[in-house]
Amino acid sequence: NTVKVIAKRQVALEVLSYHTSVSTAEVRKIQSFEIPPAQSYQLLDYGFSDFVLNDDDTIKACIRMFVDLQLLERFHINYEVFCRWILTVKKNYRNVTYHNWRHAFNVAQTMYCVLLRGHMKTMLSDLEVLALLVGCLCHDLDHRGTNNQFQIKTMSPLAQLYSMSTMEHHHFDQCMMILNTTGNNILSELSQTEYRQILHLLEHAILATDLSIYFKYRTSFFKVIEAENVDWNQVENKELLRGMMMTVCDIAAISKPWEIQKEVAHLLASEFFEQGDLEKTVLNVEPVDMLNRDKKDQLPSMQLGFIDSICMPVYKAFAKLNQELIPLLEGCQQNRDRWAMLAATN
Ligand code: 5BB
Ligand code: ZN
Repeated sequence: NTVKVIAKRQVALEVLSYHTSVSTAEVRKIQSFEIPPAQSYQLLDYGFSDFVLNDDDTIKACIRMFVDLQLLERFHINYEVFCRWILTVKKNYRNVTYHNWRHAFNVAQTMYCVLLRGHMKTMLSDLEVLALLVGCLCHDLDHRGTNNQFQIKTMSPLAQLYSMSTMEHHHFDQCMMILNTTGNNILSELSQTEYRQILHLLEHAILATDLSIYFKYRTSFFKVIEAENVDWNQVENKELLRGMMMTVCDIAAISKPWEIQKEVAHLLASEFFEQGDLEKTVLNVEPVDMLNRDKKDQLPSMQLGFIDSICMPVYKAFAKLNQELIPLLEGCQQNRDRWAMLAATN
């Protein structure tokens, strides 16, 4: 317990030294923006890319998603508080190569698309929809560009706090920290019951982005998908569904048009190599191939392995749920063909 208290203090100090709060001027500026319709950003397209958007556009697009899902009205979210909250969330992503604000934003856009175009909204309550969208935007908060194993290997304060799903627990803590910061609580008008429920939903959504959690639960999920007359209102089924939706959105870069997939895969590879460099220089260990820039020729075969073992199964399951979710599977299949071609010519 003493160890945990010390670790917690250390994390708090680290985070506070990084954290800066959002100014009134910034909030005012965002508040005054006209919010363009979804189609002007192609928010309802599975092939959406953020590359052409500037940072203000990403904020406007986030507002558009919440407005279109009627979340502001339904949960009496004050517009100023909402603008401040998004700005604070954005600010609490670091300038790392892949796990930055742009990644969180893309994950939220996929969720929006899956909910509306993919009709998943019809299977969920308003509170669940709110939790999923907020969960997407917050799911990698304060990511340092290093994975769970790295936290354990370096015995980072975070690893001393949480031995399992280390980073994901931290992302949830950061999400709560922001909600509990004055002027940022977009959930303050919820009833006590709804507030208690959404905290559980949020924690579940964010922890579900640990791939080891996906592995733990996917067999059960695939069984439910194969079953007939599934009761999606049963708590366990609904929980599986929400968790798997988070996975689908988190890895959705794999389903994007090839030019986007190629670019994003290289960003992720760069972040992995940067961790590998740290392992070489600081820890004096030989990193695994995925993190080792001397093994970068293996990228196509690793993507192929990732697609076959992790992506295709979950996209196939969702394709069975609803035909408006098939484009995700098709996009993934097309990228598989591309990576297979590159792996063969290697
Ligand atoms: C994934 C599971 N991991 C524990 C071991 C490695 N595998 S993998 O062999 O399927 C693999 C996946 C290997 C390389 C990869 O990317 C190379 C750039 C990927 C991969 N993962 N490729 C992607 O396009 C995406 Br999207 C992902 C998901 C990234 C999840 C972030 C990892 C979080 C670290 C805690
Ligand atoms: Zn993520």
